Amino acid sequence: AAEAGEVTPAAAPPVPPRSPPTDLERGLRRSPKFLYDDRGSQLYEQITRLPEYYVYQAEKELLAAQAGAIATHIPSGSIVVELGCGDSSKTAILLAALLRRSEANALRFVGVDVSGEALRQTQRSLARLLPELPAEQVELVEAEYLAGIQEVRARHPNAFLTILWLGSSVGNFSPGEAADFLAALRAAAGERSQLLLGADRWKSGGVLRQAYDDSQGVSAAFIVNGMHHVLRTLGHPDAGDPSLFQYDPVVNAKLQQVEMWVGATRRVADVLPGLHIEAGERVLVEISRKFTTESVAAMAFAAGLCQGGAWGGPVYGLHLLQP
Ligand code: AVI
Repeated sequence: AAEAGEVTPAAAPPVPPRSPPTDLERGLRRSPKFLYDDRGSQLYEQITRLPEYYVYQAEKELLAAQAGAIATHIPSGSIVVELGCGDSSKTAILLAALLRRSEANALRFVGVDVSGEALRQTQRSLARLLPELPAEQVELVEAEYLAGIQEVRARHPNAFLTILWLGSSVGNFSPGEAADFLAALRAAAGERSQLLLGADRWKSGGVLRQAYDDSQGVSAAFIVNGMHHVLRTLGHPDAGDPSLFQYDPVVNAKLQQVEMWVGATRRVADVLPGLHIEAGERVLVEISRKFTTESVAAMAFAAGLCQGGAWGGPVYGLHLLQP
């Protein structure tokens, strides 16, 4: 019998059996940033403000409720490193808890992001939200995550690093990619480090569907924009045609993930030489895996990490993973 979590819209085709990813999907997964061009970044920011997209607010509330408890696991003198400059108001909640506990001059924050503009924005808003943190103790590293952590380690060879990876972005990685990435992060950061990971929880019912198929169509626009970004980058003549792709998300209870598919309304010829998307063909653009405490522990174990603390409830979790 179908669980309540297996929510498929009445009009959508049944969930297809999982086939091996197409060349196009493999290509997309090799460049996960394709969703975040300027328009994609704007749309994602809009998503975080949607009433249906509970993920953002749930993490922020959890951080606010548990910052004091989490702070007790962060050694004094630890450098707090954030992967991806999300919203600095979340970061500021944790930094404020650390500042309540120790001298301002004992705290250092490093933001790592591929976007220099996002970094500078984080720096400005942290200065506003947390004026007691001296500006010279905020560092910016413009780099991919792993290169960024290597750079932080090179700058601070002996420091204890507490790395924040929030927003449940780990859910956008396949299980294998997540384990490889966490293991590589562990290797780059070294033994004197730990990771505070945000992980959205699997939940049944319509909550996930609404979060990824909102009534204003922002999620749809975000995913379809990713496809057009790819076509534009490839110089494809169909790039930008608004009727080309139809968003068709699926909540997959078996794999505990939301799958963001698009269906082609007509043939898209030569996406790459000899690679076509046929009319009616569906392409898996993004996955958002959802977790349980056990599945996070298993993912950590696969990466050679163990769980030193976990906070949260049925909606969202924060996990402290240690070498
Ligand atoms: C960034 N990431 C955690 C988002 C998510 O919830 O998987 C990306 C997203 N895709 C569609 N909506 C939001």
